Order: sequence, then structure tokens, then C-alpha cells
Amino acid sequence: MSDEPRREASIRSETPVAMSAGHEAWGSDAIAACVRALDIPYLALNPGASYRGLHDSLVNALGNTRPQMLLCIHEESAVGIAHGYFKASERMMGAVVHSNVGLMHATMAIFNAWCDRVPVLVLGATGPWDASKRRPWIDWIHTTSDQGALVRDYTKWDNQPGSIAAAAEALMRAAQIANTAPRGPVYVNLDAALQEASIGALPPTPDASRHRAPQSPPPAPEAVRDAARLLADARRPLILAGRGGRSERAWRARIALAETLGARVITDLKMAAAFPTDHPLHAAPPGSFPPAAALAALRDADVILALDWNDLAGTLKGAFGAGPVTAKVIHVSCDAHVHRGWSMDYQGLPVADVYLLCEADAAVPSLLDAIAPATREPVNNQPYDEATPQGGDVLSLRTLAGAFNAATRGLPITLTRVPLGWNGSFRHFRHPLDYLGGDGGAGVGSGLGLTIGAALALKGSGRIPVALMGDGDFLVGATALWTATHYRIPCLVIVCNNRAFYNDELHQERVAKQRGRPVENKWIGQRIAEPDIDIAAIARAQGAEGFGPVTTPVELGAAIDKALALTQEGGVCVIDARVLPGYDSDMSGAPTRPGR
Ligand SMILES: Cc1ncc(C[n+]2csc(CCOP(=O)(O)OP(=O)(O)O)c2C)c(N)n1
Ligand SMILES: [Mg+2]
Repeated sequence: MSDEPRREASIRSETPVAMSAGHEAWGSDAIAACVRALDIPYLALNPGASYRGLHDSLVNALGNTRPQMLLCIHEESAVGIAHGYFKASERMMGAVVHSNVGLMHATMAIFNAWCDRVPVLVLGATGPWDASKRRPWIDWIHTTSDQGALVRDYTKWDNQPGSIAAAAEALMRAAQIANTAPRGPVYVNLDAALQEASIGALPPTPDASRHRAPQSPPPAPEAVRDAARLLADARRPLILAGRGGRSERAWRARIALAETLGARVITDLKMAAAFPTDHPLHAAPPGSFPPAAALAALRDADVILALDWNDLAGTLKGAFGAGPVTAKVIHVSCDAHVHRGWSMDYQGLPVADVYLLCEADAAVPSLLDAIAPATREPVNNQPYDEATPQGGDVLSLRTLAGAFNAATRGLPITLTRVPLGWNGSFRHFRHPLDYLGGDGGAGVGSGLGLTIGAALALKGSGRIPVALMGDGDFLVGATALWTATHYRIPCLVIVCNNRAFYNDELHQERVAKQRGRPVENKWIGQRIAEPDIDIAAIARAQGAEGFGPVTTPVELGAAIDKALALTQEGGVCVIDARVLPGYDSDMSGAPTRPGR
């Protein structure tokens, strides 16, 4: 996406009547002007009186454009939409959430964005901080000391500015920090009294072009030299292609590096597509835990180049167990810049014989410049076969994948989600926008928000956003759908409905086996049945097209055909696909406690 010029999607606009000229300025008018200066395209929000001043400025002073509001039914989907928007466009969006209670609803989504290293400008409010200005009761319960503490452990920065000048500086700084690698969400808490203060004339708005995030720094030349030497001497190099950008240029550079080195490549479903999975150098299907074939390739390697690989230590542990890591390891990551004490999302401490402290996409061109094409034995993995259509009268994830692949052959699909039991071999990724990766924090309920945000970013691009999503994930976040239908953000959601929080049924099964207790009880407290939830009706109730339940591959194929046609015409479609409970994912790379 970042290769292409910026364009705004044409979604439903909600145009306010114009206000008369010559009005006085309010604090929130100045704040809204800063948000516009930052080029934030949309603000996803759920309303609240703590920011009624800002809300008024966005509507009446800015005319509800640049940024445009996107009303959401829940704060979690507001932040999720901003998260998904960045994943597809690499452009930061904003979310506005009411004082403490709204922020509390938003927390899981902020945590997900944090773990996914995705910038989101979260605006919030409190107060009035000046107690003499508070309305009885409600302003008191919605005023919190140090409100940012709710999210400080999983935001890069937060602030409660004490003046309009400070608010302008806070917004510039927040955007700059959020977009500096490793990226992440930031939170600016706007005192209600500050927003609602009459300020006479509008102060000058800061020049945001003078507060931009810095370029991603290149790696240290000595480290590149050391890495190049290791790679030149390697007999069986291997690349772990982890977090990387969506541009085709970065994609091609990764391919060029692998081909120059003759290195095998492993990718992962937690992260967005980083390398063509049908390339002869791609060693094994991606998984959330590396599958057995990936672990074997790791054990076979003598030099491992980890390109911002999420959980390098865990992956090495999966391959080498408690024994020493026999390969030399080149660790490329600047993630350590955001490691703190509260969340352990930094994962285990990996060994690193050479450590390039930079983003993966900043390292790849430097490495390409420093190495000569390899003369080692060519590697030619046979690309695995995708799932193919099958008959029969039951749907499993595999037969669902076969029907989906057949119905979408040749179409530019962007998968915004895959269900937990997905096996990476089911479908190849051949373009950086073929798959957008996980939610970062593994918070159930994030799927729809992320999908709709990505769909917003992709609208008009020709790509078709499709989510393959668990029923639990869909149901927890189901009201996000209304934002898609209301604003006309086309997408297709295929709910892989096993009528259970099945991941956790598997956990109960494991525990029961370990303890010698009845495995047949594993469904209790996990099954979502009696009554079955009518997922298509939930979709229709929000203005989307609802299909199903479908129970066979043939029915599913027909539903996908219809839904894809509607999606391409701008519709929002949901298919209830009743799949048998069962996971196809290869959990062999999970070192000790398989599952999520
Ligand atoms: C907010 C939250 N609650 C609970 C969990 C624990 N959890 C992990 S996966 C899962 C089941 C999800 O169900 P579904 O989306 O239907 O997927 P399935 O496992 O059935 O394929 C649950 C409850 C979580 N990760 N996040
Ligand atoms: Mg389920």
C-alpha cells in the first residue's frame, strides 16, 4: 500500500449544516485543528459527555471531514478499526473514547495494538479537572486521577495536557512517538474544562510536518559486516521472516535477500504475509507455532537470520529444546526499545551472535548490499498444495478452505483473519496484502474491528477483504458490523462456526487426560449451543447480508459466490459456516503447553 499514492475511501459522509461565520473559538476547536494538521483521516469513536466539546468542534468547526467520525457501538471496536486500518495502509488513524468508562472498554484493543506494534492515536477525556466546574454526580464519577494509568503499561506515551498550548504539543508529540519504530498506541487525555473553555481567537496550529516521526534508522555498519560474514560462510542459512512492511518494495527486497543467500525462509501466522509461501525457498507452512517441518529446517540451519521475528527465543526453544542453539543467530529487531516491566509480550530472551538494532525492512537492503550471491547448493522445496475443493456433507476447516480457495481463485483477496485451528498450508500468500496477521494480544473479539478497519483502508483499491473468523471471536465483537454497514465499508466475514470456544475445550481435554478425569465433560462451559446463535440474523439485524447456516462444502461454495459478488458491489456479508469442532493447526512447535 505504501507504494501507492494516498487516497481516501468514499464511504458514507455525514455532512453537518454549516455554522455561521464569526463565531468565537473554544479550546476544543484548537485541539481539533491539531488533529487535522496531523492528517488523521478518521476518528472511530463511541460518544461521551467528557468530550462533547471536541465532538462539537469536529462536527461544527471542521465539518466532519479530515478527520471524519466513524461511530462505533463499542470502544473496543473503535480502537480495533484504527488498528486494522494501519495494518492494511500503514497510516495511523485515531479513536476517541469517553472518560474512564470508555477507556476501560477500549483497553483490550489498546493492548492488542501495543502487542502488534501498531500506532493508534487514542484521544480521551476526563473532568472537568477543576472540581468547581463539575456537574453533580456524573462528572464526579467520570473524573479520575491519573486516568492514563489505566493504559500506561501498554501505550508508548500518555499525557493530560494542562493548557491548549500544551494540548497542541501533546498531540504532535503523541503522533511522533506512536509512529516511531517500534510503533504503538498513545493516549492523550483532554480535560473537559480545557475543551469547553472560550479562548477568543484560534491560536496558530503547529506545523505537523516539522514534528514528523524520524526515518527508521539503518543498522550499525559493523553489525552488518559481521552478519554478512556469517551469512557468506553459512552452508545452510535460514531466514525467519517476521514483522515487516506491506510495501511491494520491501517484499521484493526480502525475496532478493533469500535468493541471493540461497536461504530457506520460514513465515508465521501471527504476523502479516512477509514472503511468498509458494516460493521454492519457503520451507514450511506458516503456523502460530512453527510446525514440525519448520522446526526441522531450523535444526538443520547453521546460520539463522531472524528478521524481527515475534518470539525468537520461543521458536528456538521449539527447535532445539533445552539444548544449545547450534546455529549462529543474527537477531534483527528494535523491539527492545519498548520493552518494559508490566507485559511480557517481549517474549523469552533470544541468543544473538550478531544483533542489528533496527527494523527488519531497514536491515534487508543493507544486508543485500553487503553480501555476494551465494554459490551454495540450491534449495528447492516443493511448494505445498493448497486446500482443494472436496465433496462430502460436512464442513471442516480443511473443506471450508477448499471451497474458499475454489471460489476465490484469481481474485485479489486480503485475508484479515484466520481462525485458530487454521493450518498455514490451506492457502498460499503471494502478495504483501494477501494476509494481515493476527491481532497482537490474542484478545478474543478483535476480529471484526480489525477486519472493518482493514476494509476501510482497502476500499477502492480493488482488493477484497475477507475474514475467516471463529464464532466466539465474531460474537464477542459482533456490533462492530454496524459501523461497516452504516459507512458502507465492504467486507466478507465467513464465520467458522463450531458453536464453541473450542480452543478452550481442547485445554479442558488436555487437563482431563493429564488428571485421568472424564474427557467427555470438556464441552461444559465451552459450547455455544441450545440455543444455537443465529449468526446470519445478527448480521441482518445490523444491515449486513446474512447467509446460512451452511453445512456442506457445496452450500458454502454457493454462498461464497453470492457473497463475493455482493461484497464487490459494496456490500457487507456474513456467512455462518457450521464447521465440525476440530483444529488442523500443527501445534508441534509449542514447546511445553500446546494451544493458546
Ligand atoms: C478476551 C479473551 N477472552 C478469552 C480468551 C481465551 N480464548 C482463547 S481462544 C478462545 C476461543 C475462541 O473461540 P472461537 O473464536 O469460536 O474459536 P475456536 O477456538 O472455537 O475455533 C478463548 C475463549 C482470550 N484469548 N481472549
Ligand atoms: Mg468457536
